[in-house]
Amino acid sequence: MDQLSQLQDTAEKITSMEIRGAGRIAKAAAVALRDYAKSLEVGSIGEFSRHIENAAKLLVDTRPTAVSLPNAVRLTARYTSADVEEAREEIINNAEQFIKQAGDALQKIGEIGGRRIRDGDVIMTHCNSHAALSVITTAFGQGKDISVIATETRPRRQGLLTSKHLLDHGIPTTLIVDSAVRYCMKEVDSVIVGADAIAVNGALVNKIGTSQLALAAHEARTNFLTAAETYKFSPDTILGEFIEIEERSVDEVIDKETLAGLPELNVRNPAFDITPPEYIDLIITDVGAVPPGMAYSIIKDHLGWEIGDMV
Ligand code: RI2
Repeated sequence: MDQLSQLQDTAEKITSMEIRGAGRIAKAAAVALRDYAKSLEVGSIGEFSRHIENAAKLLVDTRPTAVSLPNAVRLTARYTSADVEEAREEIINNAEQFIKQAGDALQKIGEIGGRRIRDGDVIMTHCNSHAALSVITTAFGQGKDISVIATETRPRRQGLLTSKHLLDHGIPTTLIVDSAVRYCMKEVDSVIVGADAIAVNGALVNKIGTSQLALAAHEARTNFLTAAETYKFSPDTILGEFIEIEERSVDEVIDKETLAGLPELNVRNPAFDITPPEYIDLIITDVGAVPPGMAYSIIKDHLGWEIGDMV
């Protein structure tokens, strides 16, 4: 496969969700940009720059909601040198650094978040978040006797991936349908979910249905935590931008044959929803457990203004 086909292949896998999860798509994009930059044959820095910009745009346009993706692309694609070989080297180093830091962040989130879990806790989680799973498996690894209620997460049923991951670690796990969340909440000590984006006001954008868990947790006075690497905070929201909510194909919700029998039926498939900051007790990040009101500081101190308007 040539360099461009490889890049397009990664973009296609992110769009189709063969590669999914806010952290994984970010890392896949960094790897794709690194490999593209490595083998790019150009005659001038101008040409190099055009190719990198196009590649960055192709990757960013695959999925609109997870801010981890544009953040990873911006952190990887930037360079200062006007020499092609040096610029290439900068991009390769940026990618390596991002991938390493993303791995370290997951471990750090596990350590920090694991302390919030007590022996005997029942935890509810939604979708399939590696950051949330890092918290849960770290707590279990510390010898805490915990169990997990995993939601199915329609329409793509990522709850099955979560259940498998937890069972592989030996953690007792119960799968429920999404509509059983409120019924089961009275048994739960803490809800832990991942994040596709955190806005400057501390609002959480995550898999559709997350805000229902938050609402039920709020009603039951149950802790609601989200685990989010710093690169999942959105610098653009400081500049007043909204986070776009991805609407995916209705084929994920209803099969074509059934839909053909109901020609007047309107079907929607929003992939994410927004949980307001007042329903979130803590955001577990790689630089500490912070209340939602600290989102501005995380963006300013750990991402910086300059990454907001690069792509
Ligand atoms: P990690 C996923 O999105 C879920 O919404 C999950 O909570 C979030 O990414 C974060 O996942 P999707 O790709 O980065 O399934 O913690 O739509 O693995």
